[in-house]
Amino acid sequence: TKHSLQNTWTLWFFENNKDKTWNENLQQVTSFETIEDFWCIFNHIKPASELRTGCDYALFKTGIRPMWEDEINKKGGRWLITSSKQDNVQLDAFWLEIILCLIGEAFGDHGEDVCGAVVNVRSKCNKIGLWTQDSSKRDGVLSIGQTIKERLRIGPGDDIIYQSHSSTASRAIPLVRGKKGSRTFQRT
Ligand code: M7G
Repeated sequence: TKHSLQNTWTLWFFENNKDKTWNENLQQVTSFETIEDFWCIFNHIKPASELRTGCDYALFKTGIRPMWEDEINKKGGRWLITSSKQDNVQLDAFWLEIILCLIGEAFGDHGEDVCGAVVNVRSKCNKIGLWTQDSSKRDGVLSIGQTIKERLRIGPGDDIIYQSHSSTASRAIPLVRGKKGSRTFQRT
């Protein structure tokens, strides 16, 4: 028999194709709800470090889309960990550990606040973001951050910060200002 996870999870893949919108470049890959199915999928996909620059994986609770606009993410934010471009071993280790925290429900009473996680493979530096539902829930956000620091063994010198999606999105606006079919997040 297979071992059920507390939640069902959906894996997403983003591939940067300049001819398409950000939304169109984001695709659902598959969903799973048991430990066995998770390992089967994980063992068959490329590690994050082998993705082309500009790609992402996202793993979210099924029903929450990995975008700022999703109803559940609107008021949320992310714990953001940056991993040096050279250190592929650390990137893959951090990403697996974050996934295990998610599907293994490592956040205790604050698990409900957790939406999912994203890994961005970028030329300057790779990023892992753990998304939470409500950036104003200070205690929950801090507790989740503490768990991440412990599980990933993040030291005082490592870079980990919390950002609300509204601040991330507003920084994104100048990059596309004036473009037709703007892909930016509209705050309502
Ligand atoms: P990124 O891929 O999160 O990080 O954002 P990067 O800057 O290191 O590549 C790049 C761009 O993708 C943003 O400036 C937005 O234009 C777009 N983008 C990213 N996210 C997470 C979203 C989102 O949730 N919604 C929308 N509409 N655009 C997004």
